[in-house]
Amino acid sequence: MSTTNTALSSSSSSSSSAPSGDDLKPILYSYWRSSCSWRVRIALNLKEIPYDIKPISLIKSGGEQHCNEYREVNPMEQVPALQIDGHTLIESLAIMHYLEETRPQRPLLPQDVHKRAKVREICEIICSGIQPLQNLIVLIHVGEEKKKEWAQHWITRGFRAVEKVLSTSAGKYCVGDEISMADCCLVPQVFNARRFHVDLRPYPIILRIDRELESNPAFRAAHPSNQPDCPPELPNK
Ligand SMILES: N[C@@H](CCC(=O)N[C@@H](CS)C(=O)NCC(=O)O)C(=O)O
Repeated sequence: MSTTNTALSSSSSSSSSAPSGDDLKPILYSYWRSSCSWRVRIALNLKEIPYDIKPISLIKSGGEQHCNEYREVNPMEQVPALQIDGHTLIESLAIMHYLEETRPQRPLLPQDVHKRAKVREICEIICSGIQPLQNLIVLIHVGEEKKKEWAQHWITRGFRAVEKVLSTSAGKYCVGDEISMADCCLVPQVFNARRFHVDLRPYPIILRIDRELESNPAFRAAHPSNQPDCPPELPNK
């Protein structure tokens, strides 16, 4: 069953060349706490693209991502996946680039080539150098006893690099004063870092940018606590 994302739908844009209408609305396979789904939710919200959410529980019955039906959608058995324009897309970065190329309103990449490279650099550190190492399937393999220390190690190592890059690239946001894909990747990763009780004090720029984006409506609407599949009983929502 899919659930309409209503958080931003009242502000949906009609200036896009994107297909519109309920029947053509993109469907995002998402899990409330998944940082990779969250990246795409932010990008969709920033670009004011209305979409429906199809929740995939990563924990129910051993993980719905592993069931045969979902494996047809995403052979990597991960979220997110996005059905859009008659295609099924997987991989959050590839999805964000598709959105950027097909819906250029509210760009998520700067015009300047050097700044674009910086955005991609930060995205890669997070998407290749941090998140995959603390992903659920890896933590299950590492084991309950060691998983917190393991996650802390890789997030700390990656955040050291991100903070260093930000020291020359950041303005109000990760790269200059415009929100970019790098910010879409950073904010969910900070949430993960807090989940694993990483000491974030050595990363003042990361913390400042995270605070700056906290109240942005597109980021707020994409937050795990505002997802239809977020458990109601969750503390610290
Ligand atoms: N490179 C992929 C990674 C996707 C990914 O790792 N998704 C996680 C949630 S953030 C997942 O589905 N994990 C399921 C598992 O580990 O079994 C992307 O960026 O979309």
